[in-house]
Order: sequence, then structure tokens, then C-alpha cells
Amino acid sequence: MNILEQEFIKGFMRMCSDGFMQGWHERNGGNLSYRMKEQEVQSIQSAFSYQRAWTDIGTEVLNLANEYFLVTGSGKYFRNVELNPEANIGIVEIDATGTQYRVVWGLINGAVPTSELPTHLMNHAVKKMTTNNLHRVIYHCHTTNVIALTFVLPLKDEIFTRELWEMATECPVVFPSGVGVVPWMVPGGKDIAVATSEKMHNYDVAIWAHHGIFCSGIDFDATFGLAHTVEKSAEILVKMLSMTPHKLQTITPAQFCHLAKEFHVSLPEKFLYEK
Ligand code: 2HA
Ligand code: ZN
Repeated sequence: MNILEQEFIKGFMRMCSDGFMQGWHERNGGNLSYRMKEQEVQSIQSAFSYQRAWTDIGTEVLNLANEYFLVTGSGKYFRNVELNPEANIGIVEIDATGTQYRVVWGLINGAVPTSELPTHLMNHAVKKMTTNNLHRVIYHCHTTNVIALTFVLPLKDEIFTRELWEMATECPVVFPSGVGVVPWMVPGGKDIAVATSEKMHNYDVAIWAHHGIFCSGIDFDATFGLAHTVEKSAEILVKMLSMTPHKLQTITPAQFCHLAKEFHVSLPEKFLYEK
């Protein structure tokens, strides 16, 4: 059995390359994690090594106890993942208390998981609970146009959601619950992990002001597609604002309601305010 032949590893690596090609992963920017299925763990567990030390996560994720995650490495470049997976990504096991992890495969030469591990794991913990175990992918990327917008739009969930929805008809269908906005915070620790995971109770997308986005989804396609849709919409908004600060016409709340009915999605009232 070859670990690198596993479908979930191939999907993970393809997503890293796709994100790099979008321009969202300059240098070591961004990180990705995947919560493995039990049968995926079983099928490759014989190749795991349990020699490496347990390390504090820096937060507690009790409902992820004993689970395994495929993660990108700290300081590693997305563009290098496909070239040398064992050096740039790895599998970590969470201990029985949900407070420690250890590397069981990959991340060779003493490499460690992403500096955003606390946010990834706290988001997984929330999504495992709120999606009835369905969501498995958490993705962080430095999406250029979303970041640009965090300098000119008020950092409010209602405003970002509504502006992004208005820029492309498919947006309310792709992210009907909306997007959350986390104000600027120091990355890489528990505080930003707590703030982000609070947003993940309501949304599948959390924007980090002046930094990037976090997305959650059931698989690599859905999660990458979500980031792609949000960033495309942000790009249209940046273009529109570059032409004029005023829209001559847009999609109205009544039209969003019509769309929601036809596409069988429910859109929270708080985003359908009259301007
Ligand atoms: O460098 O993106 O947020 C990795 C990051 C930290
Ligand atoms: Zn980042």
C-alpha cells in the first residue's frame, strides 16, 4: 500500500497546487487540513510511526480526541507539496484529551504542523458538531481581492455577505448562510482560533481582516469551490468599486427571496435589509 496513492492524499495535494496557481499562497502563505475517515486511517495505519513526541495544541478540542488529520507544515510552501509531500505535509493524531497532537507520518526532518493548527482544529471541532460529522476540510488562503475589501468595507458580517451576494447571482446559492468577518488579530494562536471558530457556528466562511479567509466544507471540491466563489465575487466588487462608488442597479432583497425559493435555499433575514 502506497500512502501517496490514497485518494484523500491526492485530492489534498491537488488542492494545494490549485490554490498556489490561483495566487493565494505566496511564500508559505495559507494552510490546509483534512479530518480523515476511519477507514482511511485503517488502510494506511501500518505505515504510521508512533515515535514522535506529543505536543500541546495550545487549545482544547475534546470532540476530536483520537482523530487523525492530514495537514500542511509550518513554514512550508504550497507550491512544493506535490514535489515532495513527505517534507511539506503530514498526518497528526490527536490524543485522548483533545489537548495534544503527534506527527505519525510525513513532516520529515523535524517539520511541524501549520502555525494555524489551533484555528484549524477548533474549526473542525465546531463543524464536526454542527454538520453532523459531514465537514472534513478546513482551508486558509490569502485571497487578494477579499483582503483588499477589508480595507474599504466595514468589518461586519451583514455588509460583507450582502455585498458579495450582490456581485454574482450564484453566491447566495453557494454560501447561503453568509460570511463572517474577524477583525485584525495576531495570527497563529488560541485567541484568533476562538474568534474564528465562533464564526464557524453560523458560517462556512470566515474572513480575516487584512489577512485572508478560512473556509469549511465536506470535501476538497466543495471547500476549494467555496473559496474560489467568494474570491471571484470579491474581485467583481473590487472592479466595480474601481469604476464607481455607486451601483446603477443591483440584485434586490425581493430578487434574493425569489432566487432562494427557486433554488431551495434559505437566506437569513439579517442579510436582506433595505439600503
Ligand atoms: O504562513 O498563512 O496565517 C501561514 C499563514 C499564517
Ligand atoms: Zn495566513
